[in-house]
Amino acid sequence: MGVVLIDGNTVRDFVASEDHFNRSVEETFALLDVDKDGVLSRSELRRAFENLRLLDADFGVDTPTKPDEVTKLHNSIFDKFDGDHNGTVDLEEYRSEVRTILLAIADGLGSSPIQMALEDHDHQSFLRRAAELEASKLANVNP
Ligand SMILES: [Ca+2]
Ligand SMILES: [Ca+2]
Repeated sequence: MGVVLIDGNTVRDFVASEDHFNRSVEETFALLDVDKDGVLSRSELRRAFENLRLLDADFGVDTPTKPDEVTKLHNSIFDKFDGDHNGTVDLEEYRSEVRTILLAIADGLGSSPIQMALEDHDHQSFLRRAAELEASKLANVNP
């Protein structure tokens, strides 16, 4: 377990790295698709956001405390993911929105790095995967 600094470029490199990004997208999608029907339902996506903790720590947005506000928030997130509005999120919709979110996070980070802890329980976090990619590059530069 360690700590790595990531900034906007780290996240952009991760998204631009087809191998790493696509593998992360496909792996997380498979994990999130609990009933294995090939698409994410509203509740599966909601669980995703609770697991990824994108709404608090990673997103920099405070999670509203009232349950109806949380539901409203999750509905608006789902609508963003569900590009063709057919009520489910397929892999391509998921990939495209995850990319959009990560690039928005990259813009938000800019050149001010944040510390990412490489924690075991956080295995689904895209930012952690970006941090790992950065850490592996550093390891290659300084063997
Ligand atoms: Ca499903
Ligand atoms: Ca859809």
